Amino acid sequence: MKHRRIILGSSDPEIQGEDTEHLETAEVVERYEREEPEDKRLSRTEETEENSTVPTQGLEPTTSAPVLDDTYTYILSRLADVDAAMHRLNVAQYTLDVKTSQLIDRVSRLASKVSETEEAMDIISRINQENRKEIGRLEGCMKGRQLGHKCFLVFRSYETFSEAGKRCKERGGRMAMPRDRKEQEALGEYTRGFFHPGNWPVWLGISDQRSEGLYLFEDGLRVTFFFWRKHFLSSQPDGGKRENCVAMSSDDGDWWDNDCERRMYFVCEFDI
Ligand SMILES: [Ca+2]
Repeated sequence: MKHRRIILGSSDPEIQGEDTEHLETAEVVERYEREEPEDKRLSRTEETEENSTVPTQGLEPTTSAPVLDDTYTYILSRLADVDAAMHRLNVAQYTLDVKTSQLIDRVSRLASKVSETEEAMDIISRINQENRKEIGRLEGCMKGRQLGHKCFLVFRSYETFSEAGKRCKERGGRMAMPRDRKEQEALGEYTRGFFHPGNWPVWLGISDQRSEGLYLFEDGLRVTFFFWRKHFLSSQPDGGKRENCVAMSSDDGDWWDNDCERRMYFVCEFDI
């Protein structure tokens, strides 16, 4: 094999075509040494290629290092930005928490003040109502007519039956309720003198609104003493279900049934 390779592998024109059998052994050896085996040359070539690739590979870190540095720098920069943004968010959240807490405190204090104000207004309202009632009682007994433990007072404003009841209650009283002849006579005498020489009907606290023909005082007690007008031309009551509230003539004290929505003067009574 060696012998044949020498011939084929030689580039010497003198050797090509020569009969190798005539070559001296030393010369063959020399040529053999001069001519390298193909596999060895290939091996060397590979080594050479490997060696030649080493520098090439060795250059890559030197060319990619800046890119990596830039990437790391960029990532670090972004992380720093994110960290800064989170810090700002935390600060904003803390500020919001503080302001929310302050707002809740203010609302709480405001609600407390509103509650105190409402309580004060309730107290003032109650005092005002008590004062009006006290004024009504004093006024009723000073300006009106006292009889026993009650005082009658005429009010010269036109009201329906129900509105008249409200006006009396606002002043701490109730609509006049003559419960017996003695109270009826005292009330008649008072209104006659009050309106003299005129004659005006005034509401009393009596009606049969709940049940026709069943007359009750404003406080719900049943009427047992009546002072209906008795006259051959106009006996009362004569209104049936159309007239359920009782008014009194100021001159003679007679009772008349009337439409409850009619507006007329009224008489209140107050306890002493
Ligand atoms: Ca009636």
